[in-house]
Amino acid sequence: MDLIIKNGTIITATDTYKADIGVKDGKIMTIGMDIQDDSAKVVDASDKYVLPGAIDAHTHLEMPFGGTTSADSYESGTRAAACGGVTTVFDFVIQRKGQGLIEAVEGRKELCEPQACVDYAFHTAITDLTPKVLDEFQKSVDYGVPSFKLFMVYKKEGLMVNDGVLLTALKKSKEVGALIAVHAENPDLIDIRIEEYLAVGKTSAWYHYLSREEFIEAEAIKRAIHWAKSVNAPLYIVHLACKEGLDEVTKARDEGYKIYAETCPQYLYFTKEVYKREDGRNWVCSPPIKGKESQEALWSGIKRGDISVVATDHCPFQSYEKDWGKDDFTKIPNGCMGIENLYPYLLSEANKGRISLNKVVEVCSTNVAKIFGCSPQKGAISVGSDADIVVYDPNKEFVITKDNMHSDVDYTIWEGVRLRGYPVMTFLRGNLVYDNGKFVGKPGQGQFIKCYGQK
Ligand code: DUC
Ligand code: ZN
Ligand code: ZN
Repeated sequence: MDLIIKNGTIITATDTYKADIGVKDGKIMTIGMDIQDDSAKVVDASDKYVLPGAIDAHTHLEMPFGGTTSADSYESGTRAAACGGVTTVFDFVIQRKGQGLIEAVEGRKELCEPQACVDYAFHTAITDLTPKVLDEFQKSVDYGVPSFKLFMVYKKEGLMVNDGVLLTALKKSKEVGALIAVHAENPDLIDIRIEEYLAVGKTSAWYHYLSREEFIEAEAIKRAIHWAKSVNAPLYIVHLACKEGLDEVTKARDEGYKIYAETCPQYLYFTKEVYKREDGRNWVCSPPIKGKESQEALWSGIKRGDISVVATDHCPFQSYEKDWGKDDFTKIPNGCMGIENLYPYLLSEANKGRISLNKVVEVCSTNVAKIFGCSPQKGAISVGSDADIVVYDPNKEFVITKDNMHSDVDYTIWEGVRLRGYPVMTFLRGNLVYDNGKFVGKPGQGQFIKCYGQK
């Protein structure tokens, strides 16, 4: 054996128990009491929890967007991921007009491969659904990229698709076992509101929130669910941030439809009040962070199981880029950071008693692998799974600050947030990549993870 993690308390999505883990050739080879092998490196995890690495289902690394490119490269973003206990990221490939799906994925794969510090998979955001692209759905599923995102907004940016395209994609996805994901907000209402606010000089970040408040997101969620139900296709709603939208998800799930919802840590910790701050632009993302009532509903949705995944929508910009929108909220590049905060924040909340540690593993790791087709290779502490393992110290106090983060961004929205407990080691396929505050992995170490389609 190459590695034995001894005396830890293993936390899976369903179980909590004390055992050793033996690792060979990057895989979990055995789980049991008192595993011995003199040739193996031994890590003592007494008084620690041992968890599967988190899988961030939603990242935008070095993505051209908002007149610039998101500020974490594949290298810095995945370095930060490793230091926050994330061992696989699902990054978004944007299909440009006229581009084939495989062509789009291969372009990004080439960019990511030499830089990736953790494993990676892709979703493709489709912006131009030609008959040829529709024909390529099956090929993409076979290639290992069986999930496609459609933007119901970002008309001016050329990303938006209409309801007809959404329905066409849903129908085809069912045929080939793909999964359609949506960014759900109502674009027409947003545009009208933006125009009205700017016309009367209402230009601060607060008006970003007001132009896209709760019901604007909820309407689009309701519409997307309606179309998915009409063809009985599964649907994944990315970054769901409002109570009314979640109520629609709950209703559809209660009726037996496969509707999955994802929310993000920024919606669970902050409220819309951040947009009243002088530096409120730093929290500008879409959909915006909502009010307390929505926040509480999101936590309840996690507990009930109507929110299946918590992922980051990690899409940071440098503060000088956020400053472009100081006097006009429409010029603020949309996006927040969170890749290094996802697992530590949720585990800290569990440590404080808000939810169980098992629930955190479920929504940050196991469910992601199951929904997007890389289970049981990922998302599990089980024999035969990749040895993507986080050792977590529940007694370590940690205060987030820009200087103890590992991304390339010059600020963090999480500045000053106090956490109870923190990851102390991250293993990627048995290799130590994070050790007590330090990144110890290598760019290029991450591998492409081929996902399977819906079963
Ligand atoms: N929302 C953001 O805030 N940033 C990236 C893309 C998105 O949908
Ligand atoms: Zn989005
Ligand atoms: Zn996104």
